[in-house]
Amino acid sequence: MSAKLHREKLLSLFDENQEGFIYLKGAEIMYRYGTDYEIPFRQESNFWYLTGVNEPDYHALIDIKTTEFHLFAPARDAQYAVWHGRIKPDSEIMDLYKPDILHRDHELLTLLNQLNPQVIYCLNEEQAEYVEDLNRDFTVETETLIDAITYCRCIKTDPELDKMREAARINNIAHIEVMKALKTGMYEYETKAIFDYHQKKNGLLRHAYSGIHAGGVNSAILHYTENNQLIKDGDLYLIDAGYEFEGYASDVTRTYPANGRFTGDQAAIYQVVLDALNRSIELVKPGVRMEELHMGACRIILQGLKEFGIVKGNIDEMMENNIFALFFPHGLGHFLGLDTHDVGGYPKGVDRIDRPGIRFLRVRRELLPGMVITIEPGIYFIPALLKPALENSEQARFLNAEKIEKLLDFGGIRIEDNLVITEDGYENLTDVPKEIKDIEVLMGSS
Ligand SMILES: [Mn+2]
Repeated sequence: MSAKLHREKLLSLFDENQEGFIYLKGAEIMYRYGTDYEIPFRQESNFWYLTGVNEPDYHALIDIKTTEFHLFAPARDAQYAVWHGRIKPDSEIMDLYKPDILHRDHELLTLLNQLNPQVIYCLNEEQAEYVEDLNRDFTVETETLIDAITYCRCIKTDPELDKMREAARINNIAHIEVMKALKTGMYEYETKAIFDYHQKKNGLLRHAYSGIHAGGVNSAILHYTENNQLIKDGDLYLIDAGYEFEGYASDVTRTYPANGRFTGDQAAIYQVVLDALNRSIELVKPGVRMEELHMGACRIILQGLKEFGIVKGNIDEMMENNIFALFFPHGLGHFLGLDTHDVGGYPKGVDRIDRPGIRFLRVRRELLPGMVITIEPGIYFIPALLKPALENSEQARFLNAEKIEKLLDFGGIRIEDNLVITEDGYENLTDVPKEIKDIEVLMGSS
């Protein structure tokens, strides 16, 4: 039971003689605006992490000193069973979640009054208010718990890593199947359907985030989600998608030509992104900082763009003038776990770097064994960034206007792998072709 392991990990952060209780409120069903349409349920990640419960309307109470785990299951009546099916008997709930004591949800106040804790640690203001509304005399505290859980979630336990490997394994299959099936003339939603089919066929039922299935110019839209356009001959196709296994996400991006064969321009720019990816990955090991990897990737990208004649001038000067961010405007990577953009990227006291591109970096800290990160460099031709830059003399002096103007409908390329940080380096969970030759072979064009 990994939830028990996670509770032990969390409680080890509190002082041995610390009195008090941790209160956690599980997620409820959400509805579409004012209707009775139920949005598919997904447990709140911290609750799932500490209880293992992925069903609505539960509460939990953990005694910090004795480690006793009280689980509060919702009281369900026959009417509930009519609409939602069988109600789990207590024995089944005990078996599934192994609480020390199982209660009904309406017993929460009675138990809290009885225990009369010195302090009740809550995750956030909303949950604290819920407790205070039960009894104004309770002392609640909202600073400690979120930091402690976040600290725990950053470094994955072995059972968590196994779940991430399983999410990644199936994601690899789905990405490869799309790469094999893609043909010019398909709609973006058709490739999405192929991707979804292979995830679901392998037992993963829930996407970890809204996937991006982008042909042509849409590949330069960082959070494109319409996925409804025709993929044309000569287009690049960018797929950034992943499902979750028991809550744990996979998040992989590949970009390849719709017709299976890279043009000269596509191959040249693709190779720059691939170099940035491969060389960043080679550097991944404990002690390295994400912001160093990010800036290193920016330099590789500028060097490559310079060799291709898109930018010109001294690399150091271009770095100082943030020219990299015109082509690579997002962060190099992020933590991955129960959430796709997982928690803990900025420990207390660490601020974002106020500089183009890197200000969107989601992790700014030293890598440690057990962390799981993505590395995802990209090069995009985004008219909204490049057109103003061409008008701005400070930036335009580094830009080859003639070449860039021809590439404004090129789209973008991003390649993303998922890595576990190990004692001496990394374990790459992603195994989907990314070398140009391997992609062309798999797509049947060479
Ligand atoms: Mn990502």
